[in-house]
Amino acid sequence: MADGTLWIGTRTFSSWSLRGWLAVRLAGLAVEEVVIPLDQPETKARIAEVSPSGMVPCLAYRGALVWDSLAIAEFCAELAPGLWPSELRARAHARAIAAEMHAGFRGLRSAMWMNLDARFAHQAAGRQRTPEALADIARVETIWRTTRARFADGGPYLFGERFTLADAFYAPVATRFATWRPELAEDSWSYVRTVLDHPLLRDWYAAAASEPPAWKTAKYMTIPK
Ligand SMILES: N[C@@H](CCC(=O)N[C@@H](CS)C(=O)NCC(=O)O)C(=O)O
Repeated sequence: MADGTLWIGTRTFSSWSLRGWLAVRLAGLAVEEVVIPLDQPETKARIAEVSPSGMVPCLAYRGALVWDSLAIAEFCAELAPGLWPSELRARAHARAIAAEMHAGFRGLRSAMWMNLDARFAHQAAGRQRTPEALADIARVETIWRTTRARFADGGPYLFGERFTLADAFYAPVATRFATWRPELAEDSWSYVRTVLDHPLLRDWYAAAASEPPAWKTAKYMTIPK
């Protein structure tokens, strides 16, 4: 029996939902997953019924109501302490890069939105390489490279052998890079491949692939002229 509910947006498009869902799944919480399709006439009303912020993801678990992906991640880490790196300095660094992602990267997010169902044609995708998006991409690459050099100890993820909440916060960026194919250094592509190959990412992609065509709205499926 489920101990709660996790409300998420359309899996194909909802990057914040992916972060919250990864945290919940890494913590092993038994929750019912309810998808509220984004960009539909009833979307805002349906989210408002469950989430005080009017946004997903939102988690109800054993009497606690937690909205916002970062709050969900911290809640899950309290229930399952191994979700952040165990060493103090590594954990501080992991929290800092997750918070940086949560608070910023607007240039990347608005120009190269998450769409698991598209590989945008090179020319059209190129128009979205705005200076702001390119600056954000450079910062992401620096974060990945410096974090892994300091903490990964040869392991495949940001902090080594284990996929942590820091990887969860950057997982939607890995999907964006697969969709938009910006110029990246080989070590960045290697990390993208590693993240997308994680069993939870494979599960999320598989569930996204079975979403109804009516949820794939023009707002997310087409690049503005
Ligand atoms: N800061 C929030 C952002 C959540 C957010 O922007 N969610 C989007 C979906 S990805 C949403 O609920 N949008 C409402 C709508 O589309 O009506 C978080 O970290 O959870």
